[in-house]
Amino acid sequence: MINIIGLGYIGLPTALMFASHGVEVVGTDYNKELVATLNAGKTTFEEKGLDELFEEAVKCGIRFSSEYQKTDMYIVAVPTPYNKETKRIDPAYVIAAVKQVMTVCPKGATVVIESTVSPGTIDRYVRPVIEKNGFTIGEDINIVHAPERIIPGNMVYELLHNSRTIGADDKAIGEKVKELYASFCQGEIVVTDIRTAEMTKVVENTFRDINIAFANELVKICRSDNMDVYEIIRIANKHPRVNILSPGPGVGGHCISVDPWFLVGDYPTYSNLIKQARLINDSMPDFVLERIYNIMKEKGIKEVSKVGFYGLTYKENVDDVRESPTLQMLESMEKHLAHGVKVYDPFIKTDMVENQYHDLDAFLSDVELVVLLVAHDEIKENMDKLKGKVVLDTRNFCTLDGIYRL
Ligand code: SAJ
Repeated sequence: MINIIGLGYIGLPTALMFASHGVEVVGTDYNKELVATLNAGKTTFEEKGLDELFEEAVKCGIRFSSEYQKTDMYIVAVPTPYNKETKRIDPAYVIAAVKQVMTVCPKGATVVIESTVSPGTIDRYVRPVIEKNGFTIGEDINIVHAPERIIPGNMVYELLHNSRTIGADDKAIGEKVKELYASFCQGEIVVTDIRTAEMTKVVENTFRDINIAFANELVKICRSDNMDVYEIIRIANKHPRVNILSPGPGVGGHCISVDPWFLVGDYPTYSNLIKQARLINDSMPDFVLERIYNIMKEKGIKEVSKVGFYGLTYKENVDDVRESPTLQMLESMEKHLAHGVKVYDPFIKTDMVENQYHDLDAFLSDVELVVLLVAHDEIKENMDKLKGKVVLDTRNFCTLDGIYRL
């Protein structure tokens, strides 16, 4: 039996996947309300294919509890927040979960950390917790790092098909954990050591951050000299070895905008490019605000209350707002005492910000300038409703004529 600790964006789908492939699973979360919701037969966030997977897992006997279980295999998938000031990881949840595991696990158990951690975290924080509890690593307890790679919006597919990394001190334990993941994972599973697995995960997200930053820098260069960045990227990408990503209002989510800071924090001397990329991506919300200001001037729109932000989540078709560019823009506006902008997102059903709408038509009828910040399918399917509005499309998906782009 596997006890999966933490039933959030990663832990829940992973638990469901194991269970629906015949592995006995108990999912544990300290949030009793969340456990009650799952036990009542409901999932806790929106994700393509998640409800179907949940049903299957329930049929196969998955259980949810707020108690840690006595078993020989644990997978820890708790959040690893980062400290916004120091840019360092806060391993408190991982430490707390491992401590709890130590109170129930038998000798010989394996503890797999799935949570993303900065390179060195397992050595610095996890091993000491295990040793302090009187266990000898490698003899009494095995420790493994198996970072996930799935992308919100396509998690279920990617869980099945992505390649994975397993980091272990002992090759045989790595192989055992690999076999477990192979119960559902059809991608290649590479076994390596723990430091390499930690570093690889952070490197992957840093690679993407740097590439997005390049696209964002290009948009600024082209805007400053009146060139069409999208046409330039489209043509450049026809080169067989060029693949420029898409500029946008900034990089949100809990991974790409966070992980590169771990490298900057730990290796300040060597991480100039990584840091610069972070700063470029973090400057995009203000770049969009400046664009809005110029468009308002050009169009004679005087009131901020005539401006509407479409999209609050960090990207399309997910309900996750962590580090979202829209929230960063709202925060920045607040600092400048610019109040009154209207906001709407079909995925955010609760009231999260001021002047938030829950109906697309009502939102559109109250604004003159619509800033498209997230390319949700909803707006793609209702493009006609934007006719007659001034539109700033920050994601280059709107097909109407005469609109503004970044
Ligand atoms: N974005 C752009 N331009 C692009 C691509 C993305 O501006 O061309 C923006 C998005 O709008 C979003 C942010 O970047 O705000 C990040 O979105 P994303 O879809 O690229 O990635 P995440 O954060 O949802 O998921 C990433 C993935 N990592 C990589 O692609 C290297 C995923 O595979 C990881 O599992 C996940 O981080 C994680 O948990 O680490």
